[in-house]
Amino acid sequence: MLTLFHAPGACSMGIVFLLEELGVDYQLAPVDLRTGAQHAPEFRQTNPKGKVPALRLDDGAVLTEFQAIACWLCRSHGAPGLWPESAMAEARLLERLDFIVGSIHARGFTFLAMPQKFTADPGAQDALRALGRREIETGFATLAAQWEAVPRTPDRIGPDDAALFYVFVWARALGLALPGPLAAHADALLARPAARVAMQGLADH
Ligand SMILES: N[C@@H](CCC(=O)N[C@@H](CS)C(=O)NCC(=O)O)C(=O)O
Repeated sequence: MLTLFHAPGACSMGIVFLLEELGVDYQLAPVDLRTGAQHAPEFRQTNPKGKVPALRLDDGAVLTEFQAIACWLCRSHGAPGLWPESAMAEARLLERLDFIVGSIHARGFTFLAMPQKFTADPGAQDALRALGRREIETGFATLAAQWEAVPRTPDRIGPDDAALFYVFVWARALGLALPGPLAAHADALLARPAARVAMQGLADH
């Protein structure tokens, strides 16, 4: 059975969401980021990067990095047609996914919510928070402007939806407004039964 190393409220909830949507059998291995369990030698043996998500496969191999895990799950466990056939459609999907995880999450939310990871200087922390907020706002505006061009099949959840899911949860928790089409998509994703499972434990964080 697949084992997902996960912390409630972390980006790994996007992978829980996807596992639920795909109907894959899995178990969760909790990693308590608040107590620094990601730095403990036992977890470092699983993921030397000290981050969640990490996914242990049936043969013992461990996949890391949100995009890699989400794409592997959709390609190996998704219904026919979930993964794009054409090279261009695949490239566009990867382009969106990397923008959500690599820019909106990694620069936007990390700077906004955790400036203390980068500097102890309170003034510099404020500047990082402001930078993070701008990255999120411009990132969401960019996604909204391209929204019409994105092929969508209602009820078919792909890797980009899994990434959108967790940044939407974070945006709503921080009271950040989402532009029109994204707000509607957030409502739809958050209403799905998989969202309830993925958000378990969130209230404690
Ligand atoms: N590039 C990684 C980033 C994952 C990441 O930032 N995970 C955070 C939780 S959202 C984490 O594990 N942080 C623990 C730490 O940095 O100590 C990915 O895409 O999977």
